[in-house]
Amino acid sequence: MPEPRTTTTHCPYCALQCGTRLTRERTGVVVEPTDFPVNRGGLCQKGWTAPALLDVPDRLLHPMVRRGGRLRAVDWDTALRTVADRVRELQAEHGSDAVGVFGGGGLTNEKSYLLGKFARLALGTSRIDYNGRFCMSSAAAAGTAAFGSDRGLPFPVTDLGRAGVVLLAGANPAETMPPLLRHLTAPELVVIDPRRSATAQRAALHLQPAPGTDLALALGMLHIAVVDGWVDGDYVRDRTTGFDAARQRAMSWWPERVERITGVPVRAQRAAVRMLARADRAYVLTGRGAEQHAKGTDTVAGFIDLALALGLPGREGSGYGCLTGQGNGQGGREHGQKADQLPGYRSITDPAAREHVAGVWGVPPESLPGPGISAYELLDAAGAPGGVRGLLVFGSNPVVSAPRAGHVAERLAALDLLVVADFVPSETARAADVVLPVAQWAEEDGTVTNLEGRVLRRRRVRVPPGHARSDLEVLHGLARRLGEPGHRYPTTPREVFEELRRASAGGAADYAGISYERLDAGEALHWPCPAEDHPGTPRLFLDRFAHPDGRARFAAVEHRPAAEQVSAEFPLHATTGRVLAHYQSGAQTRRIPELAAAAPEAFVEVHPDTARRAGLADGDLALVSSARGRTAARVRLVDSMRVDTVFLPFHFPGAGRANLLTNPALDPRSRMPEFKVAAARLDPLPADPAPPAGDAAEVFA
Ligand SMILES: Nc1nc2c(c(=O)[nH]1)N[C@H]1C(S)=C(S)[C@@H](COP(=O)(O)OP(=O)(O)OC[C@H]3O[C@@H](n4cnc5c(=O)[nH]c(N)nc54)[C@H](O)[C@@H]3O)O[C@H]1N2
Ligand SMILES: Nc1nc2c(c(=O)[nH]1)N[C@H]1C(S)=C(S)[C@@H](COP(=O)(O)OP(=O)(O)OC[C@H]3O[C@@H](n4cnc5c(=O)[nH]c(N)nc54)[C@H](O)[C@@H]3O)O[C@H]1N2
Ligand code: SF4
Ligand SMILES: [Mo]
Repeated sequence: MPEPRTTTTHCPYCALQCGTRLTRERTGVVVEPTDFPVNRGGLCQKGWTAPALLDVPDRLLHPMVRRGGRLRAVDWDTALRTVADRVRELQAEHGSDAVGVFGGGGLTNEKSYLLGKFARLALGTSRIDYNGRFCMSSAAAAGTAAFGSDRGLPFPVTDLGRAGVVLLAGANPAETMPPLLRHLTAPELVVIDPRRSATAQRAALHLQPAPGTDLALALGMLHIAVVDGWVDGDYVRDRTTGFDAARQRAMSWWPERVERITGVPVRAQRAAVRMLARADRAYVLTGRGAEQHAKGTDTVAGFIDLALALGLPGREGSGYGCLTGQGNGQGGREHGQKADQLPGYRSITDPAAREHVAGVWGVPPESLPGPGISAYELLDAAGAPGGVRGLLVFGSNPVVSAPRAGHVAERLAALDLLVVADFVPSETARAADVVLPVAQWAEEDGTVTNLEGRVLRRRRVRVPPGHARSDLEVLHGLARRLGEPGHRYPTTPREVFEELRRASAGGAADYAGISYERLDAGEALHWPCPAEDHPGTPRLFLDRFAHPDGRARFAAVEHRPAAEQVSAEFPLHATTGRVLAHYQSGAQTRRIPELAAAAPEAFVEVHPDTARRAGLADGDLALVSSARGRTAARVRLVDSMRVDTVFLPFHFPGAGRANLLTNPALDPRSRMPEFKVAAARLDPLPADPAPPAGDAAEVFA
């Protein structure tokens, strides 16, 4: 079927999945926003410039295999045979788990599903995980424990606009999801962020804690809710369990103690609780700022406890939610690319789940591997004894985005086989032994699930350039060369989706009733949607939570300090995050001239006094160091910064990688690394800097 000249689809980047219309003109593809509910005719700068991504000058056009140290163009058969032969050799020598897969939350539902199936069946490996582990895994773990099910927002985005107050803990949607602000004009905002972010500047109340202290703040707010009489006793009695234990923990977090630890004045703590409690309708939302910590799961649980005490979750017009991040951050966490997961948000250790999914796949349940290891653990052990010897990466750029990135780059370099499927030569692709060029968003069909659990259609408007193929075709080709029957790996998204529906049936994320026909007819379908005549579930938990007894669970959590404390050598907290113009590792947006011009290089936000003490002025190049490595960044003086904190965006490559500094200490439950706080120091960059040492070594010049 020829591609239509114009089509409606969604932005390639973040989880808001703004609605767009694409038209193929002689000069290229043109984008316009549609009146889709989440964006209502708006787009951010990344969305407006997305068509430029289709034709970046260094777009990957043919497969490449490294020979004699250089990547050389080859035909598809050679590339796929090379991968299959080396995979077989490695597995024959070291066992099935010697080869792993690293996926991404930007992959469509169909790709995520087929990638998980490919890993378990074609490779027979347990070693699969994905970058979503670095994203919303703490919120997922806490949400599942509290509510029995994890859907980022258990309500449509459009509900937010009717609230009186919205609390944003560690989220900066003014830069990370700008059109979301269209829904936040009426509510008063309470923002918790160590920086006076673009979002905090719009807030009625900004609480500015030290990085890594949100859990103390959440406990302190619960304390105030209890002591000042704001707890919704009827709701707590009728809809929850575990309040007494949570209350007891919170009792030792009196406001003055919380002020000492967080730096947030007692008055402000109290004002925040009062605003939330007095509002008719209110939401508590968390973002990566609160979640990306070695105690991220407990921190989110602390905010959920506060929301439960105030009676918000599962109530029309109120609730708790996590602002999921990547384009398919929601769907990508449901279909089996996670180490411990099978499709339908099922557990790979649950015998009934194994039997159901094995039945759909036509294999015996015992043939499915068990749970694997988490994203950082997979990367950390790569090329080392007990770790994978070969790794296939689909949809991530860990050389830039993984914590302790210098070390991760060294581990990847130690592999016997690194295969990267991408459409641009990302920093990780450039380090690969085999590079497989793939199609991108506007060149293929599929579905994604946005931050509110709504399943959306991505549609193509043009054919992929050169020899690029879809990820589904790549998986099919590899599986066949590994001896699998081809029909197990369909190459059309619709066929994969039909199988995904059956595999998800009866699971928490049930897509059984969702079809391309219903989506194409414009139906707004939020999972669970168990049957073709089921309208989908825009609002979860209104009658009951997903635990067997229908009740939400309080978690009795306790504050603990960051994994790494500041010291005389590293006296500052370094935190990391995003800017408007760039997306993630920057592999995509750094290639778009308008975005590269808006944010051309690595920088560090510093309070003027802190800079002066380090002998630095605005615009100077600083050397930021931590126990793991050193990074070079241009100083930006920001009066509203805390004097004890610096902020670096993580979008930049090479010696400007913020992740050369970050701490891979992992949350015990979610295995989330501590991206949002590390002990660091600031110095002027020597005029002729010695090459960064150890972890920070630039392995890929
Ligand atoms: N422009 C842009 N938009 C994006 C993305 C992008 O890369 N660029 N990525 C998408 C993805 S995958 C994601 S996950 C989302 C992320 O969306 P957000 O969560 O909004 O993004 P971040 O900038 O990582 O973090 C938010 C804020 O947390 C603050 N913060 C840092 N440390 C702490 C702390 O200890 N406590 C608290 N309370 N706050 C802290 C930072 O100062 C920052 O302003 O954005 C999505 N949208
Ligand atoms: N310091 C610090 N580090 C962080 C974070 C932070 O806040 N601070 N945030 C973390 C978070 S929340 C996230 S989500 C991660 C994200 O970090 P990454 O996983 O590196 O995300 P991207 O940069 O989006 O990388 C996606 C890569 O896949 C390619 N790609 C896109 N779509 C497809 C596709 O359909 N198929 C294939 N084969 N390739 C595709 C892109 O071109 C790009 O090279 O970073 C994490 N790292
Ligand atoms: S907010 Fe997200 S989905 Fe919307 S245009 Fe920007 S990057 Fe795209
Ligand atoms: Mo993310």
